[in-house]
Amino acid sequence: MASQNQALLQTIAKAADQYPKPPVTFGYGTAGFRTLGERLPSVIFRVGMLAVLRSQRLNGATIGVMVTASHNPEPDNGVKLVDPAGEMLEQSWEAHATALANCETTESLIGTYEALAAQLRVDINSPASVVYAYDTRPSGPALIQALEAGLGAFGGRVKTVNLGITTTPVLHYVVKATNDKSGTYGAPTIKGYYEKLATALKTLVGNRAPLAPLYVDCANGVGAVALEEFGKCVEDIITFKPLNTDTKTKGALNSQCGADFVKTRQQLPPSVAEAGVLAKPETRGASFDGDADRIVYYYLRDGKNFRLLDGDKIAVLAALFIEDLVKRAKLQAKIKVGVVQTAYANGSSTKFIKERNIPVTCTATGVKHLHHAALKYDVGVYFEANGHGTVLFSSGALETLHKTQPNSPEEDKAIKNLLALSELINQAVGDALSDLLLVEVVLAHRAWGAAEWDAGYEDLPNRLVKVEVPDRTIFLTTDAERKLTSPVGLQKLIDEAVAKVDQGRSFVRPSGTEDCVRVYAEAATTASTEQLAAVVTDLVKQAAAAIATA
Ligand code: G16
Repeated sequence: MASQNQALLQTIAKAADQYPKPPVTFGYGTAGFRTLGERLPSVIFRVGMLAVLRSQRLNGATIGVMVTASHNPEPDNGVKLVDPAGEMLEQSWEAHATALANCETTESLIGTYEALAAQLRVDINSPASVVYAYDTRPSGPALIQALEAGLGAFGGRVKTVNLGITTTPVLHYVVKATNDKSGTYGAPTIKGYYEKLATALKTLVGNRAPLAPLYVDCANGVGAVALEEFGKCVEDIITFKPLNTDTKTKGALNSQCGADFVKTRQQLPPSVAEAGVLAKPETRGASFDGDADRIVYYYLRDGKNFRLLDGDKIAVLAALFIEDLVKRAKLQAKIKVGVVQTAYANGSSTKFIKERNIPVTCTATGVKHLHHAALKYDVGVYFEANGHGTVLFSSGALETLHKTQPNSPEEDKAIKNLLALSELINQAVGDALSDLLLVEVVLAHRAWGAAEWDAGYEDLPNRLVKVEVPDRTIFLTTDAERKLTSPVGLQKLIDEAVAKVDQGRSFVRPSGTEDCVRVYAEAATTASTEQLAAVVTDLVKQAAAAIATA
């Protein structure tokens, strides 16, 4: 056994020599490792090694590896690991990923790996299974080679499946479906996912007329590929009108388009505005982000004024619809719906939900945090304001729905619709495609257009600013990232600025995906919001500069 281990470690060391670590410190952030693609080969090789270890630790369960930097600029890339249930990597393992990524030499890498395996009681010669995919970024193929080198070093011990170019949520789905021993979740393939969604969509739309065509800005990313393929499965129900589908032109990805652009700038992508496709008041559009795990909607009120329907609006739409179905099914006593948001949620949305007696939890930014909080509800609706989210049905809720004997056709229909929703909505992670279908289904059932959906509550004016600072790691937060604990004294100054503004709220946190600090401000008027954002931005810059020069 010992000699077998040594032989394997020698083989891994030889392969690792081809992927030396650059002089950079890597951190596993909000959604894995993210930085310039050219810096990442060594990290990706080592993530391959960790994926094997994780799979071995979990008795050979399939682990996912996604190579993407989602909303980041095109030269960036990234990688994240997906656990067997399709969830983000268990948080305690993020430290192992960071430790491996930062070993300076092959020798220290092998030593750290061996020690980790011993600490976790993993037999490194046991079988493992890894499925992986990547988005359309130019650096993707070289990084996949690095991943394959990391996995390949283990020889026949590791079973691998390369899904090729696909979206992040598809990878999450395939991981979950592969590990589903009951075989009821769906076929563990890209096609299997699309078929599952299409079947659920057909059930939910029933004999209604085909849904209105929808313009979709694909951010010139992998969402364009998915939308085209999926569109063929549902063309008799809904027609997609894809925009920004150029995955080949250098620099096009996420540039002046996509969900992050629309949410941050609070405007249409210029290409969508120029196309003039939203001029008719009843027409709505949506934007995906670079790996199609986020979606925001919009329309032009009176054919002119841009109106954003972001993750908060989607959460409200979904939560109230599901709550209604639960009531119609007469299951309020057994199935409780709850909503999970982050500090970025507009204050008006939180107030609106709470006024309807639906509980709201606030977590730190990052799907991993929201997902775990949502699992505490029977039906947990979680969305970040940026459009990242989904709805989780607990196994208890599903059991109740399956076992309940309806007493009327209305109850029967409500139960069937809830079950179909649990199939339509990605249970592993937020998916732009699945969320799009959820929105379209709810609007069809309500016989609403975008304006009726928008009418529920009015967002408080808000502003998100990216602030570049010499060292973002000096910014530390507490209370679901709503308060700073470092730099010392800065939170007090922010509180004083907020106190001067009617309905003011502001917080500061370091980004976990980009090299910047984010400042969020909201207030009763646009002018006071802008002013609050500017004051807090200045405070952040001053504090960062003072520490840098100290
Ligand atoms: C990732 C995370 C999201 C998070 C976003 C921004 O999104 O999955 O949960 O909201 O980053 O995070 P931060 O403010 O820390 O940079 P994506 O779509 O880029 O994977």
